Amino acid sequence: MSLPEDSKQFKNLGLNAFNRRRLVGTGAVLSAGLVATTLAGKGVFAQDATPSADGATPAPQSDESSGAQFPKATKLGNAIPPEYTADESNWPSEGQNLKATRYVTKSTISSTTIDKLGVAWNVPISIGAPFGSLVANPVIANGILFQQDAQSNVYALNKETGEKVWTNVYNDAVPSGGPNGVGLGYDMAFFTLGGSAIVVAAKQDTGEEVWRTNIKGYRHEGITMAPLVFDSTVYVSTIPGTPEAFYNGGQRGFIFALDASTGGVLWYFDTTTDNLWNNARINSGGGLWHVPSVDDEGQLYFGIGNAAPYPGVEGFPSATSRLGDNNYADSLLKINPETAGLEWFINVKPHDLFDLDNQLTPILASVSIGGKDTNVVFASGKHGIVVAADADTGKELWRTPVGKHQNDNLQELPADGSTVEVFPGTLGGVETAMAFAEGIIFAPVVNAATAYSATALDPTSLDFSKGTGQLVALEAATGKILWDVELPTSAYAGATVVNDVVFTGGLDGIIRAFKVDDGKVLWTWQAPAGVNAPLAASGDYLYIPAGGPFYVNAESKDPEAKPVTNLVALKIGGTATISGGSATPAAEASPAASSPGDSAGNTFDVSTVDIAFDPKELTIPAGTDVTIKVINKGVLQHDFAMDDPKAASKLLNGGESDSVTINLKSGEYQYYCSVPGHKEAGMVGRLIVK
Ligand SMILES: [Cu+2]
Repeated sequence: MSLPEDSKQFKNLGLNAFNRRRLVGTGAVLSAGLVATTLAGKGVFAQDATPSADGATPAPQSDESSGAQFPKATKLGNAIPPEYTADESNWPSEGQNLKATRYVTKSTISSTTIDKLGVAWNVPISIGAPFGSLVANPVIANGILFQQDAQSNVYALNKETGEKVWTNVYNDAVPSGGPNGVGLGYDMAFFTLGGSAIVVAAKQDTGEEVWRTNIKGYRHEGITMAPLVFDSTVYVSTIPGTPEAFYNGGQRGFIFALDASTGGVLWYFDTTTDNLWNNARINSGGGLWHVPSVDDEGQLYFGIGNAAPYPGVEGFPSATSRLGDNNYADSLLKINPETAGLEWFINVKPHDLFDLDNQLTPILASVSIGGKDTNVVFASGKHGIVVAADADTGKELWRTPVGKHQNDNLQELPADGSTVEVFPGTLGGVETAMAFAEGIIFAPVVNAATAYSATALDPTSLDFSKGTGQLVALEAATGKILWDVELPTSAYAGATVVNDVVFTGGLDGIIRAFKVDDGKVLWTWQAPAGVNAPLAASGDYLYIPAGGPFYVNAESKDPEAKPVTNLVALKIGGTATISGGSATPAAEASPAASSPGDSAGNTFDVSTVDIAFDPKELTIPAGTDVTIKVINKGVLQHDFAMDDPKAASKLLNGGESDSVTINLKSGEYQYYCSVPGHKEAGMVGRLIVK
């Protein structure tokens, strides 16, 4: 993993604010399977991080685990890291606090001041990734804001000025393009290099690495979440895939508890059962996409991802390779860290055919139910159902579907190859974080359909431009919907509550603020790109990672706007304007772009946009050389690829172009984008040759 100064990826970071980029200590010398772990005063040890291939579960990995003793974390201080208690304007982890309410009151932002929010600073960050540059929640402590991008690079910025404190460049692709992110505790920043399944601890003030641990599993499971640190322990999970191999048979998610001092493995927990539901050659699933939450007793709550294949494969239509409930996919889990044992679980969507994860961080709150203060845990995810359970007993209290539901309870799909349209689709439901404040749960919803046959997902049914959204407020005690506002865009920016205001955002880049009690619109602000990462608030500031695909609509400020991906800080009284940095590097002259003379009459333009081809159907002549000129008009990286016959353009950054010459017999062919996740998100086209 070396990073030549002139590499393409490196140049396209587009970090105008940073002129010196630092290679991180061990980053350039990391060798596969062997991770050197260092800690000042503790000496150096190495561990074989790739388990041997002849067992069913990873061997416990710890520097001191040779004895029978259950390893304990080295105490670094109080169970609750000081970042959570020292300063109430900190935002130390994805959920803001250990109960993941995403609700802050020590802020000057409220319904009476919101009109004074304006730009304080911005930092352009543009990297190539399937779903945009910025997919992680910013986190904040000790005056520093930490942001990870979707290539695992980490930026530490002065939270008031945006000036660089340090940057660690990794350029490690993340499974499914994120979410990832940073977790803070005990003066360290914890994050992951997702595709490599490496967990990193670095010093908050300098970025200097303290340790690395590789938790990659036997079947090459990667990481796509932010770590959470509590009680001197780092919690992180694998998911069933890497950027190269996603939901392959046998891949499963394991939760790991690591010693925050050393990175040594304290325990792990398989989030699947019965060796992948009795068919580990075909099935895969489980794992975390978001941090766990922690209650006052130090008990842990986890939201678990989906089971696969969805909806089935040849020979096993309608998920018949995985009969039964498929625990603990799509489930809410309570785990006791003392025993690493399961206290209780609720499988929200047993034997789910449609990729309907229960992936969000469970929210914890004390709620008066029938006059009795009850510890309640709230869960949701892509299944589009908000569930409340008694946190002590695991008894389900209520469940309320939000957004559009259609065919999502089917257990059998048509055998004749025809498709059914399912809501929520694989890009829909409650995709991003909920929030809790003053007895109300806020759920951001995406309404987007996916069409399925018994053995396949129809990628042409997926289209980001067609998604719509809702923000739904539910009474925490009963699940009753208090208010429900419709949005013209897919709401992928989570919910964030600051005093009496709840914020969300989406792919139109518009940040919308609503009054907590009645859903009245208070304020909107046009970000310079689509927003598919959650916001953070601290003191006078609201932080907006705007790095996603961008779709204008009737409410957009400028229908002609070109997206420029930026981390933006708004501030009460801010008067700056978004400055500098184009997210899409100026079009470079591509040597292949000038068509050779002999095919001048046979050149066809195909544009790539986020995330589709234009046109989606192209007719070309048979039996002659045809040049396809591919022009990337989007923010994300794309290419033009065909499998039969094999053909591919180079990987194009925004603004770049390339040409592919093909000579085909009459017939129908498919072209697609080979960036992981894009074909699955509908980036396919039909080539008619005649
Ligand atoms: Cu693409």
